[in-house]
Amino acid sequence: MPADTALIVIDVQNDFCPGGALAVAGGDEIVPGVNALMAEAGAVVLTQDWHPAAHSSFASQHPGKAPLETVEMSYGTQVLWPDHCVQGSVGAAFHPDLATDRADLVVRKGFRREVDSYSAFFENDHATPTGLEGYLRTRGISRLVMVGLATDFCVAFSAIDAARLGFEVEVRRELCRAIDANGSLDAALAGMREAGVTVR
Ligand code: VGL
Ligand code: ZN
Repeated sequence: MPADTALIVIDVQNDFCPGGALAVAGGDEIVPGVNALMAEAGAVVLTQDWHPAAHSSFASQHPGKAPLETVEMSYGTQVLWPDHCVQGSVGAAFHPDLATDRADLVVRKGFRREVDSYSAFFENDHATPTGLEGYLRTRGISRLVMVGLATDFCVAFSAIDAARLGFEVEVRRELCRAIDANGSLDAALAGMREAGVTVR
């Protein structure tokens, strides 16, 4: 990986691994490969889903609604989730074997109660920036390799936003795992390819 390439590791957190609140099948299996890839990257950025306890993406905040149902928010349709990645909880912590010491930057997202944030670049209103774009550009990074959880939500939203911002983006599927609810994986793969993301 050249020096102008950053490895972006999306949400490798306990709640997205087996036994977690929003477990992604095989989520923990990617950790050794992600750690190995960190050694090759010019920069390493981790994202961390980081919600307040009463976050509006939690089904528990919407009486009569169950996880994977949707609600209309001011910014569009929002999928509802089990309570997960609550700030400071064990579930929000990174997988214990992830080589977090190697990270240059940790980007937390989803910390505003009223708006979810799948992407590492923008909240789900597609307008509020996380600041990651400026960080990468000021470090001279133009190429991104993305891995992590979940392929069809936070990885895909991050990859598509990055491609639209003009970064050259590659997603390594073998180092990602998907939620795959209601056709979300196929839709995400098509959306990434349409946006010019290299999926391999
Ligand atoms: C994610 C659903 C809710 C993810 C985060 O990391 O893909 N998915 N919050
Ligand atoms: Zn979340």
